[in-house]
Amino acid sequence: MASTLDALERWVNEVAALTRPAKIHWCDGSEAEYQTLVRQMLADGTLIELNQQTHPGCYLHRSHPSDVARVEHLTLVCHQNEQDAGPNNHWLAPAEAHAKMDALFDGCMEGRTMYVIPYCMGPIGSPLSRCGVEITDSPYVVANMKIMTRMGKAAQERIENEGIFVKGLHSTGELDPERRFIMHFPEERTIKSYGSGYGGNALLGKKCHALRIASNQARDEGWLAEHMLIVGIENPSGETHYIAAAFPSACGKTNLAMLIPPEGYRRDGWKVWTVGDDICWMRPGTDGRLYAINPEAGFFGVAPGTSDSSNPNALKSISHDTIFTNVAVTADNQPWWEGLPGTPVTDWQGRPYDPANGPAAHPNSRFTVSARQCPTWSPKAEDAQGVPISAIVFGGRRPSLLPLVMEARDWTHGVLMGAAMGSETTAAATGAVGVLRRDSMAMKPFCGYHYGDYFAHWLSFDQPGAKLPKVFHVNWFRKGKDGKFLWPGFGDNLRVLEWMIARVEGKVRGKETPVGTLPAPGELKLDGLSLDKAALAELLDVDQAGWQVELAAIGEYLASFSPRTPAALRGEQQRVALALETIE
Ligand code: GTP
Ligand code: SPV
Ligand code: MN
Repeated sequence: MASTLDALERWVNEVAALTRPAKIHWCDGSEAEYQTLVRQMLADGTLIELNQQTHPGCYLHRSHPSDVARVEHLTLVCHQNEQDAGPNNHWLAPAEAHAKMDALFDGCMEGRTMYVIPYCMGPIGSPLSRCGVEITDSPYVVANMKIMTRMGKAAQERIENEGIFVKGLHSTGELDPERRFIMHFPEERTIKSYGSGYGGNALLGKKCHALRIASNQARDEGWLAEHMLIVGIENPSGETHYIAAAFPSACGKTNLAMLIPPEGYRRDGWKVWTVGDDICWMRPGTDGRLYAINPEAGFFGVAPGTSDSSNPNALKSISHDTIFTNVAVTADNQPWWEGLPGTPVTDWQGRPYDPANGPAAHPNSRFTVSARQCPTWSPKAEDAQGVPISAIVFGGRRPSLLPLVMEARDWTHGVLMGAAMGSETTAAATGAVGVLRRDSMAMKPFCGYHYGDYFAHWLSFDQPGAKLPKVFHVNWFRKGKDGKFLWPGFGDNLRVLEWMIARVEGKVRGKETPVGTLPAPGELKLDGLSLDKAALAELLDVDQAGWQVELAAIGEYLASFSPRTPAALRGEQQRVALALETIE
């Protein structure tokens, strides 16, 4: 449609008039274009070549030391009506926000190249996919978007046919934290991001589009845009169940998505398929089940802790053609981070490594890699229809109280479990680390509208004829008195997933408790694991007094979204609280 092309061209011209670049480059998404950008960034120091013998096609980017994570206090969702943003978001009136941002963008690309990146979130041919265009002055952003999305010609064609795209304008600016904002205009399907080159702030297809704007699109159109991994678990008979799991940033999504089955499971023929590690878009199919796609085409994963013992699939994926951001390097110029063997000689800021300066790699250092390089990448990830979801899992870093696993009794209870989620904060966002905060559905930083309305949207999927997934809550991070994790985690998490699948298939009965159904004795397969009885008992304990305090806190938290908290959710919280009072 000519009019669409006009709309895109008109917008590009408008942006060019404001930012005044020396040159405009329309990205075609080709390999040649990527290589040209890499050469240019190597020449100007944006990228540093790593050891090409051990890591062909791998490069290091060192960001500005003040620009290493998402900045939630500078991230705003500018609905026309302040109430629609909810207490879960920062807000500014759209007109004021535009004025503020346009002043920053005024002339900011002078003497530089402006890149126009048409991209598609999801397989190009999928009805569940949505497109966007990011305009940026950062070649690093272009290279990352090439890996993370379906970017270039095919996306532009879809945009021209469809007539709809999310507009994202980005400039690295001066990297001055005083001149840094990430603004969203949900009604206009528009994003403006200035002053940061870091992943979630600058790769606008990811959190800005695929979660903050898309959560608004999803609400209007009857689907869900979630901060979830998608993993396929194939049993020895060759049947695969797909599981979607929401954990907050740096709480284990990439690791669970690429899990390697424990020895005994591998022998028996269990296989794990990676569909997505961060974002999941789900929609009810004609059969009433929820079908999910991963809108991304790559992984922007946490480097520290990634090792041959924790995540060999990730380590294999990033052995070539990978961009590393803020990792350390070894004497022979290999990328390095805490958790890997070997020794760093240069830290993430390019200084000689000195333990007095803290970790060698930044705790939020990342790798950007094409999903196709993952040994367990699922062929179904390219499926236009998406994969049917058998179970939804919520979880976070909870040092106490929350058991290893529990199952919601129905959808409403599941939504309560998701809404009540809490987790200790991590290095993925600037601010204090290790502070417990509520993070409903792992979407606190990403839900682009009022949490009360969002909970109501979740509840609305419970329709006659719907065949909704079972909902679970897990906690890999419960600690014993010695301060150590009680559960081994990583590959052994498959033991918990197997129990969930057995519940989905009706093969085990579980043990009902007021807070949910837990594994009955003997139902969790623990052979080959050295886990003592006391640790297991603690992992599956329901501490009545502790839970009563928790339920009261959940009640208060839900009330903070009043008057938009759905009555059904308040009712559910009261039901569980009452059940806890009458426990024997
Ligand atoms: P984002 O990309 O920020 O959304 O994070 P993510 O949820 O994908 O987190 P990731 O899988 O990269 O995990 C981050 C940290 O959690 C790493 O330090 C891991 O070592 C640790 N981790 C992951 N899974 C487990 C687990 O099962 N047990 C324990 N104890 N730690 C885990
Ligand atoms: C997260 O912080 O949840 C991430 C990394 O996945 S970022 O893309 O920066 O949001
Ligand atoms: Mn994430």
